[in-house]
Amino acid sequence: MRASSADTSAERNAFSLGNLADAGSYHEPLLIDPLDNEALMSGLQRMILIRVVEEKIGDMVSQGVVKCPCHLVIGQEAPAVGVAGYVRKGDRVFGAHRSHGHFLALGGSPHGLLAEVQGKDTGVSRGMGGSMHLIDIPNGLFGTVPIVGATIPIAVGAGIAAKMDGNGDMAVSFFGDGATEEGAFHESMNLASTMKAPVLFVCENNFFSSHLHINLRQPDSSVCRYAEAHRVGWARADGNDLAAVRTATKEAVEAIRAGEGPRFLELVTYRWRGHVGHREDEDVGVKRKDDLAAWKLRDPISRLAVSLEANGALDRQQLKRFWTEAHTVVEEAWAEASHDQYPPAKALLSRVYSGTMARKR
Ligand SMILES: Cc1ncc(C[n+]2csc(CCOP(=O)(O)OP(=O)(O)O)c2C)c(N)n1
Ligand SMILES: [Mg+2]
Repeated sequence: MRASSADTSAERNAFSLGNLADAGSYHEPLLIDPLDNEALMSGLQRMILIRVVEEKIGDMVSQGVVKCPCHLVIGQEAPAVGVAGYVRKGDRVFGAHRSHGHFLALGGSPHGLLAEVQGKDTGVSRGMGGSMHLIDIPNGLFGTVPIVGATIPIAVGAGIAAKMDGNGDMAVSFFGDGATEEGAFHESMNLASTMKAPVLFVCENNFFSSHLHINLRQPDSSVCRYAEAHRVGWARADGNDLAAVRTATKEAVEAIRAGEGPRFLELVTYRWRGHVGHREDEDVGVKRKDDLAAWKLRDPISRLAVSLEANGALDRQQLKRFWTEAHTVVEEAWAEASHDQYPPAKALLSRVYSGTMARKR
């Protein structure tokens, strides 16, 4: 409720990203609770794996070997890994077009992903989906869909189902700042709030929807105000700080599992590659005009590594080993996937469509 004009301006400030939007800020070591060292070390390894997988896919896109459109998540590894740390068996997670990181953070197989982007029979979607249609139900990933905002209402339905099951499970919906401009997002937040559905809405605000900066699309750069409008508890964190993402997620997930209804996280981050494809210098054919070099200094991986080294949890040799191991895993998975078979042509009907046509073949 707004009681006075002073309240109005205070609310405005609350909805500004402040220094989080400034590429020159937040380069100092992270604030780490030593009790979280173990989880942060495994999070670091997972972020390195995601980075190396994505770089491999980027190289293969540039060589024309991977032909499906790929929206790489390099630079944005921390939100996926931080949230995945609080996902448990029984939860139902949904992603969008930029979801390789969500898939891998939840424990998805690098081979399954690398085979899928090559259209191979052994891919997670049996070669029928490509980069933007991933599914891995054993690890809790119920689907990713490239129609912006499309999985948000599905996640709310899954959250309502989880509530009816009564096991304290939740749904997680990952989406970008661009998706908050879709009507389905607001309808979903309204319904989840009204029904107290156990849903964690995770907006990875990387400032861009395709080539358009949020300042050209919305009156404020922070999207938390939408949570306020729908009476959903929210928190905002530096999405390039794994420790901060973990803290915000822990609080939100505890509230959700305690039956308090949905929560909304805005994780401020930045993608290093263009909107789609491997290039750093362009978004869908438009030349990028942004602060990439400055944002690279806020690299979620090197910031965490430096911070863990400073508190004695990590040494140089271990860090080197993490990178070497990730490269070995990825090269082996790539080589195996490259030798795998493509699906038979008839799979185009039996695996993509349902109904009488599919049953006949
Ligand atoms: C309904 C719909 N409109 C437009 C598009 C084209 N499109 C694909 S991704 C994208 C940008 C989405 O931005 P955001 O949600 O912030 O995610 P990000 O790419 O930044 O991760 C757009 C406009 C689409 N796939 N679906
Ligand atoms: Mg975006």
